[in-house]
Amino acid sequence: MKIEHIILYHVRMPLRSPFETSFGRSETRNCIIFEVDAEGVTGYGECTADYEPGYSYETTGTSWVILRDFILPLILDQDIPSPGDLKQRLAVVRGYNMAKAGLEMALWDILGQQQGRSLKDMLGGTRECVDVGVSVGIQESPEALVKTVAGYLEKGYARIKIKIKPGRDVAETTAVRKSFPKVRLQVDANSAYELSNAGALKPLDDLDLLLIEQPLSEDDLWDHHHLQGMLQTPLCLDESILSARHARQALEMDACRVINIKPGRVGGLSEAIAIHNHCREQDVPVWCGGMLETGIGRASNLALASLPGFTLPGDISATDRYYLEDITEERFVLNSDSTINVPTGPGLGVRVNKAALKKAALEVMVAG
Ligand code: OSB
Ligand code: MG
Repeated sequence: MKIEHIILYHVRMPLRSPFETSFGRSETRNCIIFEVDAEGVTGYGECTADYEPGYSYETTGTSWVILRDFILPLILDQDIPSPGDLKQRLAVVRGYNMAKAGLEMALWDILGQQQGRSLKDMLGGTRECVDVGVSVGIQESPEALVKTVAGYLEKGYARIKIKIKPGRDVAETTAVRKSFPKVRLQVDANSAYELSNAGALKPLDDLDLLLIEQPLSEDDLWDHHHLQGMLQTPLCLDESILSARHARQALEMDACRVINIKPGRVGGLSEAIAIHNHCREQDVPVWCGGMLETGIGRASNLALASLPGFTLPGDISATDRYYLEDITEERFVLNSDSTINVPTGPGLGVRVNKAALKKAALEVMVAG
């Protein structure tokens, strides 16, 4: 496909409620939306980098510059045979996985529309709806957390993830477990511990958790290996896994026993599938993580999570868990069995609400 024209929208969306993690608290979510024209078809993609570099060094601001100065000039007016060729084409740009992934998403959307196929079918998805859970931010107190979790259980979410950090971990998780003895529960520390203070997590072993996500630094596979040796509960890596090679190495050294796959973090859907395939061969469970995506990225995550190796519920919640107003016409809703339907239309299978997109845009860049 020949990429003729690209528009980037740096958008800021107000969250329905503030989201607090070990790295900060946000009331809004920034991202970059791609609108890519090729051969008369328009595709959309989403770069999941946020405004602040708390989760990743990559931010909306830095991605914007790298896209403008390096990535877009490499692909404009070029013929890209398939979305999977993008990685090689962009190999001269080190890092910036989220920017690359957003572009790859738009190319899949274009290809799907050209071929009349859904993203799910093109990726090899096998499910019509996928199991999902909700990621609950740090709350004021264990009591407030239990109340918030109760609200999500009432809405029908069957798997709860709670954000933790040092000093806000065991009491909180114990309170949720005591109130809801049967619920599928997991925690996410977003790299807030070091091996020297991670002993604080040991009591979590008695709370029947599905997994403990990213306790230590993103660049610290080896200490995750040591920590996994001290715990019964499977460790799951998020920030540490930026490629299929990282996934293979982390599993080989028993640094984790579960992997959270986010296409943005790993540089795109093709790399996400490579990780899925490797884990499936090794019988390692994976699940689809989330980055508070708009309807565009959410559609992509749902298609990915429909692949057979995604055996744990994803962080893919209903639209109303995140935003009052989204930039897609489609709103995603939770089914009564804690699943969300995978879009079936060509490409991403969502229609962008251009008025809402323009309203949310802080900056627009036109290229080509
Ligand atoms: O670590 O999984 C994470 C959101 C932003 C950045 C990092 C993370 C998250 C979430 C939310 O946990 C998942 C979602 O519902 O999109
Ligand atoms: Mg995480």
